[in-house]
Amino acid sequence: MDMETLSFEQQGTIGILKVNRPKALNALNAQVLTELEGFFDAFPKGLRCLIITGEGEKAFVAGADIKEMESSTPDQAHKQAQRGQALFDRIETCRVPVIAAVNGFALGGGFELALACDFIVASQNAKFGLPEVSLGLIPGYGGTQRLGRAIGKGKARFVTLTGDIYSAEQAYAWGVVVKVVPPAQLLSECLQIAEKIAARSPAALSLAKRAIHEGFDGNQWEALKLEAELFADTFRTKDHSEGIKAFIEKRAPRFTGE
Ligand code: DAK
Repeated sequence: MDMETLSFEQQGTIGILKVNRPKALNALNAQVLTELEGFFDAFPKGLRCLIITGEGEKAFVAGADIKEMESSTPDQAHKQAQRGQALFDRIETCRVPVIAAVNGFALGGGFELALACDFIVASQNAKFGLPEVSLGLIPGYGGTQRLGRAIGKGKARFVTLTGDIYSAEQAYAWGVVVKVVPPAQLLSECLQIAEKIAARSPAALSLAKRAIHEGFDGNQWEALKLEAELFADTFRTKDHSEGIKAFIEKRAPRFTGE
């Protein structure tokens, strides 16, 4: 697939997808959204973990492209929000774990993109914020919902209503970032985590993601029922037989994802 605003590199079973508009701090314009949709439509075969990051040292993604928003009607804005939400839902529910490697500004739609990933690893120079209210907007790609679920409603209201930009350390203290590393180590750290994940059972990873994600918003009784069903599903997989056999035979498992 030809991509101008994204670059993709596959190292074995790990993929690195970069938003590649460094001159605009990797802002999400219509073309980036289209290419991201195309990427997930034709998701590379054999991938077991995906890292999403931004090109350059300055930005992960500095938000939706402000210059494209100027002429939107309310109707178009509604459709645009639904489109971005659908795309970020696809990232959140991707069967393969997705790591956000935040290497600089993650603002507005950029923070929302990172929040749709399974977890966020940040470089020390990363900056997070939802500055939409400074532009007379509110977050439209899931930020009003995912941030509260990640760090609690009070802190999410603080971040959203101040519209300020916060450091990686602050984001770590709030619990929305799992690890902060020096900029030069960000990719290698994410690759190490990705390799660990890629060695696990792809079938179990996908079921674990569903149990966490689909169960999160339901009541606990319903969520536990779902967990039990998905737990049972692991017993329908070859990965489960292989994992147990490998343990008994004292060897590393050879998971296929079946
Ligand atoms: N969009 C377009 N261009 C951007 C951009 C953005 N979000 N962020 C930066 N750029 C461009 C700058 O315009 C500049 O371009 P040139 O002037 O060189 O052509 C270039 O990137 C470098 O940026 P700066 O010169 O500003 O760099 P600084 O280091 O001085 O400042 C900064 C870095 C990140 C603090 C600053 O660039 C900045 O404040 N950027 C905007 C951050 C922001 O407010 N982002 C948008 C958040 S709101 C919607 C759905 C979703 C959304 C909205 C609507 N619909 C349903 C319609 C979501 C909205 C958001 O994401």
